[in-house]
Amino acid sequence: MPFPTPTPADKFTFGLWTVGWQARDPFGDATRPPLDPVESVHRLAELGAYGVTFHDDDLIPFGADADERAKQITRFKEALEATGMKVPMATTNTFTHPVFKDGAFTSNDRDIRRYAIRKIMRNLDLAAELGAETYVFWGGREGAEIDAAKNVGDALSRYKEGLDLLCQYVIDQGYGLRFAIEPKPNEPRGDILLPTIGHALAFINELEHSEMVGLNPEVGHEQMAGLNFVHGVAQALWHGKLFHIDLNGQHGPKFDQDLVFGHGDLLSAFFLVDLLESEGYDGPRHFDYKPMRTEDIDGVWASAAANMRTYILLREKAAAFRADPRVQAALEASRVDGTLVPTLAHGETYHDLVADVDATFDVEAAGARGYSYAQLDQLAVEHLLGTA
Ligand code: GLT
Ligand code: MN
Ligand code: MN
Repeated sequence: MPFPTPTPADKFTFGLWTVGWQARDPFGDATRPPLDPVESVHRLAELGAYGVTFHDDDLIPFGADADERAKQITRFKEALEATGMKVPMATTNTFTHPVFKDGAFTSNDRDIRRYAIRKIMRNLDLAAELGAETYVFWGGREGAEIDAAKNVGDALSRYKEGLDLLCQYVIDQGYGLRFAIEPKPNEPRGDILLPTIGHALAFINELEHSEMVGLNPEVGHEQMAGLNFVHGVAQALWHGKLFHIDLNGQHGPKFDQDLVFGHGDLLSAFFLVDLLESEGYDGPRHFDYKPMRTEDIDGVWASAAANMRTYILLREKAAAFRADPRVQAALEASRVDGTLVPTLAHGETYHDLVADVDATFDVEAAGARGYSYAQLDQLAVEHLLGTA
């Protein structure tokens, strides 16, 4: 099969912190030299990406003075200008500096919470200036290791207070930004607040401006909690809350692997692409992966390209799967469209439902029906293997 090259129309984006990760881990030093964000913009553009995303500190070193800040922003803007790369999303680093060791929005220390919000506001200004549409909140340090350390109810009130305040700031400034919360169950904290898509959706309902707050779910994070990512994303879409997405790969519940998209659970990645494409998700396909610690710099760019290749290949496979008459017949045999039909007919009430049950329903015959789901899944596997 001739390989299609990624183009900006595919809307592939990468965090500066992904290709720029120097591969420091809790047990070992960096294995790669620092990468200049300007070089990342150029290299990713050459590979066919649409844009880049960043934390404030990815671009402007923490503690930089005004001159240094201005210089880095100018260089970055020049690289964007030269390549046509966009910045559809930005976020804040509220996790690296020791000041955030007990959290940002939910630190037990009020002065730290106030500092964190100022840091976020400053980068919201830059995000808006660069034309970002989404601002991500990953609360990696919002949490605890022991249950006595945090009053979770009060901490959630402080989380809400912070987000309400920042929504108001964005509204008052007239910025075209929406917020996206990124859930994660643990790591770096022992337990992180808003650990899953479901927790975050429920929390968003309690916010003052819940309409401008949605989700940025990440493949590996839901899998770390043993959850089905495709189902989580489908529910986020159902609520109208899939504002952004972090794509990567993960081998089930263990530490956050951030592998290349599809390198982990390929069948799940296939059904994820199928879902995003068939539901018409039109946001960025954002890769939040980490080139493995064993890669050199050539491996960094090869793995960046691999994310996009996998996505395009899965998109083609998903389209072929849906178009295959055998798949359509299998879907029919499994009666998958059955949930499209409302359980009560138009005008019916529960009285009608009660009245018809004994007359028309053969419970034994209904209990004996098969759903042929294995056949359906086998067709997906065969499409993936290229044998369908
Ligand atoms: C961090 C984390 C990611 C988040 C990023 C946004 S930073 O690397 O592991 O999942 O998306 O803050
Ligand atoms: Mn991750
Ligand atoms: Mn992420």
